[in-house]
Amino acid sequence: MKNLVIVVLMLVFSSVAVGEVSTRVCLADANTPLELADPNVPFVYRDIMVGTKLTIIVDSNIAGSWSGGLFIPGSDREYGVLSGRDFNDVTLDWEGSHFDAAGDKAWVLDVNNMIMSGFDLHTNNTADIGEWFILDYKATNIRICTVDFYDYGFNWDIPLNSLEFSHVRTRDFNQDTKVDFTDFGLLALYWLRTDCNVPDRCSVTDLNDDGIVDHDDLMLFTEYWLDKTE
Ligand SMILES: [Ca+2]
Ligand SMILES: [Ca+2]
Repeated sequence: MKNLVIVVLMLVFSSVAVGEVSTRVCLADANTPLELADPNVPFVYRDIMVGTKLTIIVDSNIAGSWSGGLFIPGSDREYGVLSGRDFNDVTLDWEGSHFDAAGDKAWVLDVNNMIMSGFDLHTNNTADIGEWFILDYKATNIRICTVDFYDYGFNWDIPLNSLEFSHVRTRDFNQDTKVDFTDFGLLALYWLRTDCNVPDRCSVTDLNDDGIVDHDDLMLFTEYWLDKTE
């Protein structure tokens, strides 16, 4: 009897471990992975500039019906936005946000309430192993923004994991989506100016907010040299 209990427990725990629907965070191209801040700490990603667009892909190594969601909780909604693709106003399905592998009756439903904003994600029994869903994310303000990933088969109320995005000031001063010589030219234009006060902060080239455009701002600027926000 004791052996039977152990076997049952092993089956239960192994099925929990095997049931893997997971998230993958990429740049806007939906292909290049966003690096972790520390390779040993999962779900905490490297700093990104305000204005940066990311993609969050949900993929699975199991087939069949599954339900879950991606949500930004509470006041984190002031710092980041999740969006779906190709809304169908008849079916209310964000039909561009699910892939064929999610099954022929997959659907993505936006949910906004007092405590969180995001999307419910559903597959059906024709779902196959592979990429199931894609949502877009945009960093809108400086601070950390959390995106909670729920697997409703695991728990309705507690996220399976929380993706953490840290947003820093943009270095794309002219807002053309890339950090390059044009932005460097703006920084050079304000070089050694000491009157860079809010709100303009010398076209936001005063990156550390000390009122002066100098070497410290140049160092911060070069950290994102040739980065793209989308
Ligand atoms: Ca630029
Ligand atoms: Ca400065």
